[in-house]
Amino acid sequence: MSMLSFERKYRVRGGTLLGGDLFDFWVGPFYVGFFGVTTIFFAVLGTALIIWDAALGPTWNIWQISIDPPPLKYGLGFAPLKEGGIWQLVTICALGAFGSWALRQAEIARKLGMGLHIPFAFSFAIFAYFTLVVIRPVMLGAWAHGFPYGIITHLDWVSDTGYQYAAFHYNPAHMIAITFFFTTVLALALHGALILSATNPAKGERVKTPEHENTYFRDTIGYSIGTLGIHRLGLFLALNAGFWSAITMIISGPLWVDPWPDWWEVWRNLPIWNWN
Ligand code: UQ1
Repeated sequence: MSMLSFERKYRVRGGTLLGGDLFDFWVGPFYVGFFGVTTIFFAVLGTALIIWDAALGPTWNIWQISIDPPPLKYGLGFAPLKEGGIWQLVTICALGAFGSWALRQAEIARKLGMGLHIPFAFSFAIFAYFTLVVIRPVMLGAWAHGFPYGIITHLDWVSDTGYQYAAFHYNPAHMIAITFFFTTVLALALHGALILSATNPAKGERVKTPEHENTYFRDTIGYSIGTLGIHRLGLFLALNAGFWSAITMIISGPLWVDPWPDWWEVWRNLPIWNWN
């Protein structure tokens, strides 16, 4: 087994949340842990269920395979396996695997005495998925409102769900989410470009320091957020992109059923526009 010199120093016992010392060991480069085992369990079972559903037909065309949620008539109950029950089990496995992965991240961070920023960040991604397949379907009263697990079919679901509200870009939470997505891209492009510009000097030149990075932005816009600050900003922007995406979907249906452009009538009908 290969063991890098620094690995011996950091492969310490403890920090586990569950199982004590039971799975507190490594296999090759991988930490196992109780939640490593549960991640593998849910991922393998979920994948097997997807392959089983695909085998039931009607196609092996990778683009067209679809694991569909139950029809409306089953409401929030358990559906027969071949009528959406497999989708329900796959959803449980997915949430089991994602949750296990987040707890595995937490155990490894604790083991190393690090902050819990990584599992905290990943929990926003889990929350966005949980919103689509649990929170929104429960608020609407049927698992049928979850999205299908297929390459083409999930795209069709996004398109159909958007057009149900006529023009989804008028959804105010959608506007906020998109703004965060774009700003995240701007921040990472600036940061990546800045770091590479400072650390890839021409032949014979010295690598530049954070002083240069700060000065670049002070010269350009009169302000530098700093080397730690840019990472705080990046995390804030990225998490808000995921968070407002979830809010976008929770309000579409459970709280607003009309075309999204109509929501702005509240603004147009304010008495200040015609008070004569
Ligand atoms: C920045 O100010 C900074 O601090 C030196 C970085 O750290 C390396 C950056 O990556 C970026 C992109 C900035 C500029 C960002 C703002 C919001 C002024």
